[in-house]
Amino acid sequence: MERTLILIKPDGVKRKLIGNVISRFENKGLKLIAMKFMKVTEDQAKQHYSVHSLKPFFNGLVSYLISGPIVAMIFEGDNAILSCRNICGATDGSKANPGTIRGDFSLNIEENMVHASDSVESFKHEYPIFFNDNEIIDN
Ligand code: FUP
Repeated sequence: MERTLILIKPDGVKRKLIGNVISRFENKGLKLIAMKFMKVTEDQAKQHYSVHSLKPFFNGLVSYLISGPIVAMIFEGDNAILSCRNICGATDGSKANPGTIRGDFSLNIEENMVHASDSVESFKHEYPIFFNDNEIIDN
């Protein structure tokens, strides 16, 4: 069993697509084991995207993530990381396949609806930024 962190970013919340996005992960068979509707702080956003801290798009990325409420979730299942990345689609919505979240709802790389951990190491770095261990309900 693997776990992954999924964020529905501010554009997904503003556009009232929370239910649609969650359904896609649930329909696939993934189990929701933690969920939070929240405003991300600047510190949390910087920590979350720390691997990109030297990239030219870093400041924009941080501003975008804190621009409105998000939904943070942890899903569990077989190959959860790869399964969820496939459900999200390519990073740039204009290049993502139809049928994926980004392919269906995003037309660019800045406002791309969702975040999904890209490895077990990333998940271990990311999830404590949003959740305490006692907020995970897996029984
Ligand atoms: P992903 O794992 O698909 O979310 O993509 P990355 O980790 O490569 O990028 C993280 C976020 O940075 C993406 F959601 C979008 C943003 N980004 C840009 O805004 N510009 C870029 O050139 C690359 C990424």
